[in-house]
Amino acid sequence: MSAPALNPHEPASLKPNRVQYLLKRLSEPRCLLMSLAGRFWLIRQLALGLRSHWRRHSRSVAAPFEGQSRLQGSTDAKALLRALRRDGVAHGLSLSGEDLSGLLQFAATHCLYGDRLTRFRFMPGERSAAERLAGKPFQQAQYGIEELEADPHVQALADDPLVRHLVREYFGHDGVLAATRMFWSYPVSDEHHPYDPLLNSTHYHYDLDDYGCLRVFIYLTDVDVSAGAHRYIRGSHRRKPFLQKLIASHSLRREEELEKHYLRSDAVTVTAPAGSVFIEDASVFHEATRPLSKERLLMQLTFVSKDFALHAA
Ligand SMILES: O=C(O)CCC(=O)C(=O)O
Ligand SMILES: [Fe+2]
Repeated sequence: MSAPALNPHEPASLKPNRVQYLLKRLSEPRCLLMSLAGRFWLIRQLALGLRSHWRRHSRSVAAPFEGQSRLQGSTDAKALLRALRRDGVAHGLSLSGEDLSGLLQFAATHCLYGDRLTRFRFMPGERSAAERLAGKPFQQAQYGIEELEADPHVQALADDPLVRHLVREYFGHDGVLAATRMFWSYPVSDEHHPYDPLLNSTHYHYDLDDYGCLRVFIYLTDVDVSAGAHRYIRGSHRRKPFLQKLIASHSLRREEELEKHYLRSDAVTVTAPAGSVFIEDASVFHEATRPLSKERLLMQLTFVSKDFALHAA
């Protein structure tokens, strides 16, 4: 294990910044079109339908799930798809004990990047030293993408037949795995450093990675309301106030603006034990809540219908 060190020669951040995203969207006409038209549920359905047609898949005939999944819990594919289509999120899956300990083993033995900046690299257990070097507390730390993608448990989950089946049925054709992330979110005080809600996505937004985008969320620690639980607004993938579609999907919205349009009971906070898995259509309004006292370790697999290399989180 190496001591925490600043690496001035590595690329600056694991995540492109907002300007880079914007330039990317503007520079490719099809991507720009998707970024505008993808705000509308009906257009997303039409675009996915057309892509299925071109790829000669049929969206109307749902294929039964016949494979052997390594996921446990509520593995009824039809019920999961119904929930995804109706609510925008499907719950009830979980990891096997072996996968959970395999992923935790990965987390304990690989280096992290504080606030996703490659110059703030540190090994697990050395966060305080890395923060001293950085001169600030980290709001989050993410594992290296290449190392994560090479892990056999991660690969097996990304290729899991049930996951792939759900993606295929939801999009109407095989999607592609566009991104894999594993990261800690830490409780931090903003006494000396202002908290950046954009960095941890602790503000309601939706993501326009493509007309079809599903994220598989895997909690690797127990998550309660003090541990940065994920939150979403049930059904908001289908129905958004018109004004909300016009402003940028990642704008810093005030919660009260959304409360005018959705029932309070449709705001769902996902508290669940380590190993819990849920799948989300990234076009629902969602956010991470700010961790108040406990840290959260999350892994995420992002599937898209077409990869524009826009993995907005
Ligand atoms: O960390 C979370 O719970 C939410 C992250 C997020 O907004 C996303 O992955 O799209
Ligand atoms: Fe997001």
